[in-house]
Parts: sequence; structure tokens; C-alpha cells
Amino acid sequence: MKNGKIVNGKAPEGNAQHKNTLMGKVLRLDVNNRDAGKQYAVPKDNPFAKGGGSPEISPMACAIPGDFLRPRRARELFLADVGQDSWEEVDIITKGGNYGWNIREGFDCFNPKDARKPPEQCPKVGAGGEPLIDPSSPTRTGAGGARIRK
Ligand SMILES: [Ca+2]
Repeated sequence: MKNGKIVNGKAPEGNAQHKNTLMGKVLRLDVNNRDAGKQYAVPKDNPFAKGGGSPEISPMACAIPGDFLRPRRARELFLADVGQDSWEEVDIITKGGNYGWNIREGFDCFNPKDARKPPEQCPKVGAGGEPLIDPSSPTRTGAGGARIRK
């Protein structure tokens, strides 16, 4: 679900790092079934299906998730994630993975209050203490959004 809320080059609210909001996340839903009061069911093996966060969340901390690709015969699911000032990313998605937005952008530190002044020390873990996952392929921002060649 878009997005980590980027306003004027800032992302001060940190929605992508909060487990109880759907913004800045990739949601995993079962659209062939319904849970009570919903138009979908939550897969029982989602990371927060039994508590600890919004049950729809699969991976989290994506800035502006875009294209997905699962190449034929590949086990990995790739996600293009549009960045802010410096990097756009292609990430290999894992359930419950924390992809770093809004405290890291690509491999770099990111200051959510002022993107032009990155902190010298990058956090290694997310707001919940989980390790941050680096992108498989960062690209410089400015190409109009990370794209996966299909
Ligand atoms: Ca990232």
C-alpha cells in the first residue's frame, strides 16, 4: 500500500515503520475467501496474523511499492520500490521483511525530517528491532521510478 507518506522531500510520520498502519507496506490478502466484516481473508501465515501488527501486512517499510515480478521458475518475488532523493530499489520480498523506509534509502542513511542531511550512523534495525533488508539492486533516483523488466 502506497506510501510511506513523502511530503516535500520529508517522511516525518514514519508510517512505513509502524506495524499498525497499512501505509508503506505490501499487503498479502486471500481474495477468494472472506473474513467476517471484510471483502477478503487474511492468510493464516501472514507475519502478524496472530497479533503484533495489522494482519494484512506481509513485508513492510517500502516507500512507494510499484511493480512486482516473479520470473518463471524463480522462487523469489521481486518488488520495485520508488525512492525519495537518492535511490530507487529492486527488493527481493520476504514475509515480514523490513525494507528500511523511512530510515534508510537504498544502502544509505535517510533523515526523515530533512532528506538533505542524512545521519552519519545508519540504523541496522527497524522500529520493532527487526534487521533491515538491503535492496538487491539499487538505482539512482530520477529515472521516473524503479521498474522491473518483464
Ligand atoms: Ca529499502
